[in-house]
Amino acid sequence: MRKLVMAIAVSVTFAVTAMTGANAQDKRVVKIDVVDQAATGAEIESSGGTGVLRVTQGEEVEIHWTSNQATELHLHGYNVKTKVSNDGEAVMSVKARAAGRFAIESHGFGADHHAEKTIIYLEVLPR
Ligand SMILES: [Cu+2]
Repeated sequence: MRKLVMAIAVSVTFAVTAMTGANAQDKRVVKIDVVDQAATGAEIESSGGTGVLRVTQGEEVEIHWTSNQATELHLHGYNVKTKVSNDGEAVMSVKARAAGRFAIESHGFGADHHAEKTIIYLEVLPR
């Protein structure tokens, strides 16, 4: 009985590992927290004051955004818009087909809807 339980536990562990591996290959999840209008996150590199997120062409990227001020984010070039509230996460999905450097702009924070500001660049490195 004990051996059977062990065998089941081991195969479940293998199955879960295999699934996680497949997901990680298909989609890259990046967390970005916008704090007082500045993008922060473990995967953000700095380039002349503005943060950069580097991905590889062909990658499926899912950016999970939070912000302490409500805003609308606009990924130029790819033309993806995502609304972020000041409580909770908003997801921006990008299939990085085109290589290059693309601004992710805020179309205003909170009550100030007019000021546009680049908060981070998405760099898609050619394969
Ligand atoms: Cu824009």
